[in-house]
Amino acid sequence: MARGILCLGLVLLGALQAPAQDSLISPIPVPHLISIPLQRDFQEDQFQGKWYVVGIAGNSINATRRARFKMYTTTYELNDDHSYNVTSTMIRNDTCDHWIRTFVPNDQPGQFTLGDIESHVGVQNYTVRVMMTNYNQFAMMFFKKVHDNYEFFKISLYGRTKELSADMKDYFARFAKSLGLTDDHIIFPVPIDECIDDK
Ligand code: DBH
Ligand code: DBH
Ligand code: DBH
Repeated sequence: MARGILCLGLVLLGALQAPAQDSLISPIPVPHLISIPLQRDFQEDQFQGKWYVVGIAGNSINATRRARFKMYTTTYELNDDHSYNVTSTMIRNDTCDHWIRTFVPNDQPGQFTLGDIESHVGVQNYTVRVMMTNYNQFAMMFFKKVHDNYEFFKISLYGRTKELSADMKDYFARFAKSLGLTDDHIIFPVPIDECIDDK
């Protein structure tokens, strides 16, 4: 009898845990870098300046929860040592937040890691790749990180303007899906005027 209850208990426990495990332990796996394009002949100087984040897709992004996510910008400024100071500006509670970090060249032109990674608590590994850009209209970026032993990746669609063509956004969404993401992992942030028009 006791054994029967124990068995039932274990079955119930298993049933309760299964969905939680699915969402916690098997997020969409991070693709290998070998399958991620890299902009040929990357021009670090031309890539500088302000980019509007027109699309974001990633394995930690929940598009339903962030349906009204506001557009933000990321600005790249080249240092003498070929690293970039990278500043993201986003509105939060009616104020402009600025988030600054450094991207340091790594491995090949167009690929970077996070500078001073020790100061970013929990971040164990970080890679950024410029997948493709024409410098004056759009860029597609790949990011992956290990944070507290969990692996995350995202891709971003950058525009020099707040609007990009429907074809470009479709291309971005199709690329996201080719990496295993679904519509529920893809956001096209809502254009705003506050904060992100400065500088
Ligand atoms: O949703 C996100 O993960 C996200 C949103 C805004 C993010 O990673 C970011 C800016 O860097
Ligand atoms: O500093 C951080 O926490 C950090 C840095 C780079 C981070 O959370 C991230 C990228 O997602
Ligand atoms: O930089 C980031 O914030 C980041 C990088 C890779 C991120 O939020 C993510 C994957 O989800």
